[in-house]
Amino acid sequence: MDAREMKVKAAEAALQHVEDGMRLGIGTGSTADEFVRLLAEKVADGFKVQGVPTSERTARLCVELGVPLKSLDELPELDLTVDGADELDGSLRLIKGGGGALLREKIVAAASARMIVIADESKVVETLGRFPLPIEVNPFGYKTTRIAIEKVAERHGLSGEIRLRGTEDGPFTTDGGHYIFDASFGRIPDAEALATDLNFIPGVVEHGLFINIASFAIIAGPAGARTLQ
Ligand code: ABF
Repeated sequence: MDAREMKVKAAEAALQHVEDGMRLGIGTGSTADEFVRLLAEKVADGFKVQGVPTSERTARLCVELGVPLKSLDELPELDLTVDGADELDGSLRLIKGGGGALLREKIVAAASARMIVIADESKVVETLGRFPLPIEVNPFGYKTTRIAIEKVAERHGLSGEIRLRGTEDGPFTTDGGHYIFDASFGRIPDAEALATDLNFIPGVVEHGLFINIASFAIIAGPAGARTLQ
């Protein structure tokens, strides 16, 4: 089974949890895209859902494939969100934001009664931190915010490059108009404490640590899909 087939397997398993009439948060990324494609087939067969996309990119795919969309303000409470992740551990702590949509992903997931993570085995780690932690910041004073992030990291015994995401043409900007720092801290022994301290920094809009948000994860590997609870 190649990487794409594993993503499809995880997406298929998640689709089993979607019921007719649900208000659905729809994630971002290549795994979530597979979910959207499968969902669109069900919608074409008469299945009714109302989707709230977690990014402009996902919104475009949904429109293209005919998945009905609403804004989160039209549907402020959702039944279920299905989304990918960059990394997850055995306690369902996640790192998200590699795709740059972490703020909307977290707001939408937190607005949902349940969140299912879909991923392949390569995303499962013993301790979070192999994937650089995305930290979304306001462009105003972003260098000051970066210093504050470094100080928090130091207090947690973390070091490593904190890189502003972008190209030579300029910084990457999120759907909300913010910048992202990718922090290569390595192993994060206390993700909860780090999440709390990052939340206190003025200028940090959101970070990619998703803790106590996922209900369960569907992990696809060569032998099929398993559930991580
Ligand atoms: C979103 O997409 C993100 O939070 C995460 O960054 C990324 C995972 O992408 P993929 O499914 O392409 O690996 O869920």
